[in-house]
Amino acid sequence: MVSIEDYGKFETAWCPGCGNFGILKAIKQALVNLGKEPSEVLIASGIGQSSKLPHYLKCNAFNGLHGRSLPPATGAKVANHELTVLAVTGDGDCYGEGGNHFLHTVRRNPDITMIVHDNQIYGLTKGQASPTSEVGMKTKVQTHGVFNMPLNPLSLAISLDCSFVSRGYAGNIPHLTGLIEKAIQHKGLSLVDVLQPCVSFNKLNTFKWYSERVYEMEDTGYELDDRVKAFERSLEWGDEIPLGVFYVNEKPSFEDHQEVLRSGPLYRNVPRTEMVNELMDGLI
Ligand SMILES: Cc1ncc(C[n+]2csc(CCOP(=O)(O)OP(=O)(O)O)c2C)c(N)n1
Ligand code: SF4
Ligand SMILES: [Mg+2]
Repeated sequence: MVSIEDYGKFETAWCPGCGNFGILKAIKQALVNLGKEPSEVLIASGIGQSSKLPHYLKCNAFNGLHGRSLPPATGAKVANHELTVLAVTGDGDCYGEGGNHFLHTVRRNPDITMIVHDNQIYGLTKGQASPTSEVGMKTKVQTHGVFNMPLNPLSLAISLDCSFVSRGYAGNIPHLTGLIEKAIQHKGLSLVDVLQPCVSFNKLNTFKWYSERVYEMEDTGYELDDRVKAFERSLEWGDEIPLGVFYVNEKPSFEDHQEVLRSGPLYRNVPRTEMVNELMDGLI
């Protein structure tokens, strides 16, 4: 039986007290609770403090370019759809530099779980505003305060009909673990946006700030496939910030549309070199 120890223990480059530790713990626990062996899991990431996460647990990993966690995750899923594929990314990585990939991956709906470390700041590059930073937040670059409107990841995902949309908090590990489990079990693209305090550079959205505001949605009060109601709920942000699953729409995944995958994962196909050679000869 798989255990937490199977996922290893590594020294990290994260600041003591960073919210990333809670997310790492929740991911490992969720994988163990689902009985996933490290060899059955692949984590793709981009660039950022968040994107270092695959360095800190033992499983298959791909650390790509900034904003590019989703393209290799999608490629890996198509090459071997038996793998459990996670894309671990940051608010800058996913909603800024990788924003275009986010939009189009939602449209494709591959069976991938996206875990976004949303610390509302660019942590790795030492504290510039990110797409989710609050208006008025002062940084070393935004010295007069942020004036761009923050992007609401949940509303955006719901408006695009993302098949699973949720929010967790790095300060509530049991709840986050449960969310990640549900997200992995969901077939199709699952978004878990995780509120993650950056103790070094975000002095506004601290553990105290989040803890005073977040609450677990016991019952959303609407059917989870009600897109309009889910969108309305996703707008709730301020003195009260809801955590949990906001929206679920079961629909065929990207892999379901690929007929070639019905006979098994691509990587098991024996290459038919004579066919390729014939095609190449025809080009000469
Ligand atoms: C194309 C490109 N642009 C900018 C950078 C510099 N850069 C590296 S990480 C980063 C921000 C990371 O922020 P986020 O994704 O929120 O991750 P965090 O460090 O906060 O976890 C930036 C701007 C880069 N590496 N590549
Ligand atoms: S800079 Fe912020 S996000 Fe990065 S490790 Fe330190 S506390 Fe965490
Ligand atoms: Mg960030």
